[in-house]
Amino acid sequence: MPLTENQLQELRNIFDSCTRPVILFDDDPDGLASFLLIYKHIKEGRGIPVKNAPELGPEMAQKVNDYGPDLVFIVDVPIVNQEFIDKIKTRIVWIDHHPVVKRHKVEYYNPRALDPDDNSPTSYWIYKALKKHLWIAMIGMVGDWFFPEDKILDEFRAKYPDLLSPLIKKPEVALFTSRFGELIKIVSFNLKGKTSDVIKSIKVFTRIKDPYEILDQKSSGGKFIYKKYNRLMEKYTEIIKRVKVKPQDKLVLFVYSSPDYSFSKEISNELIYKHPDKVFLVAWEYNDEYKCSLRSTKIKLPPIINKALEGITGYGGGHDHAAGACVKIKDFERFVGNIRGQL
Ligand SMILES: [Mn+2]
Repeated sequence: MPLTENQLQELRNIFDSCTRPVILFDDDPDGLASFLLIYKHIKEGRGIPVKNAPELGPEMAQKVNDYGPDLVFIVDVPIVNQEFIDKIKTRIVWIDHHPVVKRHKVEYYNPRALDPDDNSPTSYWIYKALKKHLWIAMIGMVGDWFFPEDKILDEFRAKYPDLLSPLIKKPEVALFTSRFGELIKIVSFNLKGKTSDVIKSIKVFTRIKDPYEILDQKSSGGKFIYKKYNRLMEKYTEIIKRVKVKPQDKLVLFVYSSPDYSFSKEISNELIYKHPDKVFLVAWEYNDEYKCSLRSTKIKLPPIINKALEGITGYGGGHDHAAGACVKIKDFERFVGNIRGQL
């Protein structure tokens, strides 16, 4: 069973009752969409994208407290340390759909608490509670490779027929072949790079009223968002061209370095869409570490990653078919060997 009607009503009451929230969100389309849905409802507050959740530290807690929020939302963030929670001086509501974690002093909403297999995105649940701004919610859902029930999909298709054709039955097809998929990529690319630039894009997003402002560059805000996307798209295309997929390889390893921008998630998503029979490990070299993005269609990744990390400096986890890991450069070869050995 997913989040119950009661829980959705509770959430709705919480959204209605606060006036000055801080909203911490994962820096991907589902996280941003979740933030925007809440922010556009309350019309006040501060959004803070969280790049590296396991490292939410005392400075971030200070930053949150300094704003003087009446409530702190944490949305679509998989892991938050208890120490961080303990430092926050206000009520905390955490809405997520990653594997369940237990923490004190938070109100925790996660569909997996009731059904371990229900990982419907965070933006889906927030949309179910607020029932506004469907196009924003859909960015989050499809960005997380998820299609909602037909009723919601049909409503979206009726409103934006040119963005998502009725012939498209799967989220991954939407992502890679539709105009709406392009919009999701635009969102995703705007969440990359220096934090100050990301914050600028997020501010602009809060003022965008319809998807065509961005797709057709119909407003100055839309132009701003599109321009950043265009700039990064050039880099992305140049990098993904270098991937070689050989028919005999079960695991395809692709290592790259690009200063300031990681494209691992987008690269691995595109690769698994085009080659569903493979397992992909895309590794971005950054600060003495490899940040890895893994994709598969059948094999469950988290147990394989956990086993591969035994005796290695690093961490990892995520969804069954879309996961991540972070490994020191000196351990990388062993890590890859450990994965290969299990396939
Ligand atoms: Mn998500």
